[in-house]
Amino acid sequence: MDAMAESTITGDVYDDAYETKEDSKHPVQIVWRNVILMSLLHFGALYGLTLIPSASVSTLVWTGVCFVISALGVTAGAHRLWSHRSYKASVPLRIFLAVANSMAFQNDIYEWARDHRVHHKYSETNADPHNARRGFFFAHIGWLLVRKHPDVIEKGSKLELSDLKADGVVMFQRRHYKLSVVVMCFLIPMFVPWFFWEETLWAGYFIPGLFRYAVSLNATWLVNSAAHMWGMRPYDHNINPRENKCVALCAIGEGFHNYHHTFPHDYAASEFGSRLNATKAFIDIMCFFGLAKDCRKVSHETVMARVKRTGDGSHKSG
Ligand code: ST9
Ligand code: ZN
Ligand code: ZN
Repeated sequence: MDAMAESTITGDVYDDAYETKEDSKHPVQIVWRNVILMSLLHFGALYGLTLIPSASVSTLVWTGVCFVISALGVTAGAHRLWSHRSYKASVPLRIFLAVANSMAFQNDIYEWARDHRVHHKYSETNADPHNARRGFFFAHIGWLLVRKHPDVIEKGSKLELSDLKADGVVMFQRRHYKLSVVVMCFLIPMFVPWFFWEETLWAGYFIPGLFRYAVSLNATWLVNSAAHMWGMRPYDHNINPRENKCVALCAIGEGFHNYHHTFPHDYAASEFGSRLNATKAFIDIMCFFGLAKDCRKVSHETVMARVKRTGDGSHKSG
């Protein structure tokens, strides 16, 4: 399938015809409710960090499990499946990913994928929700603390989202989002340690609950901030997104961002195998069990041709 045909499915192919106009600047409107909630979350997470030495090993393992489940709900779910349609998933897998996605509490899948498609199509312009040209802080968390630039909504409203609207799992999650977040992001992480190994509810709330949630948010946001600023650009030096191994490690495989913005439909979101890319390994395992199929992979020849044409010379073949 060529890029144009793919863009009609997901509308996420970069549109270099659109550029930010100087006169399209708009006054920044701070959303104080979000500033307060995000501050409380981060103070709660720091407090959770201080409780770690007194928590049981089982609670710490459970915190790691909750992190991985919520991360997969974003990487294998909202990102590679629903934003980019880079593979196909069976109904049981889609249900698992939607539940995992609610544990991540990063907006419902529909909203996440809509914002992400507009991020790819109008990357680093006013129509990009987390436009990295507005600095590290804005790309990392600031964009969630202010009203969106009108161009995000204007350009986003023209995107093709019919595949998301037609996905019963996505729309069900959207309808029941608040309840699913309360249960998956807070109650289950908190009650499991209390019920199964008599951890205190207090520790359950602050460690696998708030601390894990804040860590997974920051790991995700690093893709928008650090991986749009620091690293090499072996595939396309004309765009800002970079290859950043530290981010790949934190975000279970989502740090190969120069490759990803160059080839957004590749299910591995990287040229390489499963090294630093647990999400690719997860999708491969799902394919092995027949729960996923039709993974899209860019051919080696296409990658090398692109490296030669637009790379910055840092590719290992160079
Ligand atoms: C969070 C999301 O953290 C993180 C996403 C990161 C993306 C990363 C990408 C990297 C990829 C790799 C993945 C790595 C994963 C690694 C995992 C490792 C662990 N198009 O939004 P509103 C319209 S969320 C079209 O309220 P405001 C629409 O009609 C954290 N239309 O705008 C909408 O209504 P509705 C938790 C659009 O008022 C209406 O406008 N969540 C679009 O400006 C109003 O929309 C929070 O903190 C569009 N793109 O408010 C909540 N956008 O939605 C934060 C909007 O009903 N959000 N419309 O259809 C908010 O409070 C608000 O959105 C706001 C803006 C204050 C930021
Ligand atoms: Zn990006
Ligand atoms: Zn993407």
